[in-house]
Amino acid sequence: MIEGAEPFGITMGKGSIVAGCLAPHPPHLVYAENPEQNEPKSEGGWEQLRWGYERLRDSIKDVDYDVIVILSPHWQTYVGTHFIGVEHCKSKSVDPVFPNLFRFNYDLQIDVELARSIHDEAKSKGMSVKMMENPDFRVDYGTIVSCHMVRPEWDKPIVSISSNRSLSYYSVEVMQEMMIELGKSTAKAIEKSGKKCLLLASNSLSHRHFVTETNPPEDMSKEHITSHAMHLWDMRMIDLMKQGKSQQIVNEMPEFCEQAIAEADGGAFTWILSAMGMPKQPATLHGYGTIIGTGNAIVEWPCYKWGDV
Ligand code: 2X7
Ligand code: FE2
Repeated sequence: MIEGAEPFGITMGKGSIVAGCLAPHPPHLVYAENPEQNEPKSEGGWEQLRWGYERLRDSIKDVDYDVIVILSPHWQTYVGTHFIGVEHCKSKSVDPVFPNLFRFNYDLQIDVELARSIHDEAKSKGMSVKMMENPDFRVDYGTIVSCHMVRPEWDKPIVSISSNRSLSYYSVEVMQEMMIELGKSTAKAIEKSGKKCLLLASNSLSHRHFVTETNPPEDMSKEHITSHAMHLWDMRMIDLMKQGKSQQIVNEMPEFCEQAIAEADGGAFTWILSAMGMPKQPATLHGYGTIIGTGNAIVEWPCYKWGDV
């Protein structure tokens, strides 16, 4: 055996989170990009956000990573946190609210080994977890949109984590407690795995949206935030991220979720901050924009620059 190499079957350790990103998933973004996988075609739109994703992709283009780990609020599992446990997923994902914008033919690989390790780690901490092993399972559009916008090549396996929606059944405090634990378990499993991981929290910020759609949907003369109050909340959260005030974000999460109807209610935002160890380093804002009135920020925490996380 080569000196320093590990025998097969032994976990290597010292895996890491190379970066964490807030990666919003309105299906409008994929619709506006016109990738061949999506059936509906557009005349563009939401450029500020799509340019933001361009900047994010450019920022991480030389960062080496093995797998994308993503938590999406649109895979809703009310009994525990679930992980896709099927290696190859191929089907059509349709947004139930915007089927006119998103009917996407996906073909993706799951890192089941890492998914199971996070599952096992969380289980050992008393969390309710489950591996989803139905081969006909359809991957939710939140997962697909965020992954596509971050890595349109689809050449990396993903770990797909559900949203337990514990805020709806219990309270924002329970949601946060669970997501902080899931974040720690995620970080621990990643470290043991020896893999380099890119983490994505797939969510919008303020989430109050219009109830009617313009014609065409990509008519940007009609796009704006639903209210000044939503704008103020979005700017406050962005400011806290840019200042590295992760713990304050978690502290203000209850008011943010309630007053901005924030999509952080699904837990992804708290989960990613916890997995990164509540970073005090400033995050990089790559873009902000509204989609059908909701507020969306593309943000990167470049952990690879910080040494050990
Ligand atoms: O899922 C979404 C979203 N979060 C925001 C805006 C529009 C559609 O879908
Ligand atoms: Fe959403």
